Amino acid sequence: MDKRDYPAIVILTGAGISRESGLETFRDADGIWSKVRIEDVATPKAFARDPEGVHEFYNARRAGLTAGNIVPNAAHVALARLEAEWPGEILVVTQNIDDLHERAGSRNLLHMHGELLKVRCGLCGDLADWTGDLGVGVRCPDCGEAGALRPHVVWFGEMPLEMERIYENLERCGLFVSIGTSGNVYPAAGFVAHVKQAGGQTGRAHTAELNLEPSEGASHFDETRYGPATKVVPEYVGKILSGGWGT
Ligand code: BJW
Repeated sequence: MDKRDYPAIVILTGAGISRESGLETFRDADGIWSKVRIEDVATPKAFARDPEGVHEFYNARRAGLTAGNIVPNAAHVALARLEAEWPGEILVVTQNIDDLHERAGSRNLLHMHGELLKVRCGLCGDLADWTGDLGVGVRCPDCGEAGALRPHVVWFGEMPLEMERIYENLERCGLFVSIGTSGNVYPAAGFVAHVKQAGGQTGRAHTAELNLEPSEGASHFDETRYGPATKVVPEYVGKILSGGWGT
């Protein structure tokens, strides 16, 4: 059989999938937005006003991610297994800026909110791998100018990355699964409605939410499973691979 004879799958992931690896979520009671204000660290205005403060915020998170104790968990591993074993197309769209999907083995992956281990030059547009600290005086490795490097992340008010490719995949998928996201941030929060509206490649796209608790958009999904990602994701992947989603 051909790849196209199997329903295409799109998986959306959010901070909840990396929580059991030791990374913080944003909107849980102990999450990042309970400690810092969005307006201070996650908008272009914040970066223009206080670049050192914004660099400090991302330097600390970059150091945490590369310290060695943060590793992919069973949920990341299950999605990599799904990509390896599913005979049809599969795309993971992550809102996360960590690299845990890659480290678990996912390859067909889009980081719609950017990547913590990359920096971008505001002058020449160069994208470079970056594991250390970043500061205002650092020179771009490509054009050599100082002061224009920024974290390669998408802040509020900026356009998320790869949107054309994401919508093209959403419109022809047969299964859409949302994992570990609170459904507060658009456009990702609108993907489930977009899939239902487009109908999927068969006209019967199935949608599922896997999360610790119902998200803002829970009522849009055909199916919901609640529990820690390390439990519900491997279980659901097993279900997909045995041909039984939605049952
Ligand atoms: C577990 C678990 C476990 C815990 N197991 N689960 C008014 C209406 C509509 C839209 C707007 C509006 N005003 C402004 C907007 C647009 C704005 C927006 O959505 N604002 C809302 C807040 C209202 N969006 C934007 O500005 C975006 N750009 C944009 O819209 O451009 C225009 C455009 C138009 C049309 C098409 C396309 C584009 C940009 C958004 C950028 C978001 N950036 C951040 C920071 C990135 C870098 C960084 O990491 O620092 O991205 S904010 C933050 O939120 C981060 C995340 O990716 C994102 C989503 O968070 P996520 O992943 O859902 O985390 P949480 O914490 O919210 O949820 C975790 C979930 O896991 C919870 O449900 C837990 O229960 C669960 N969980 N432990 C399973 N063990």
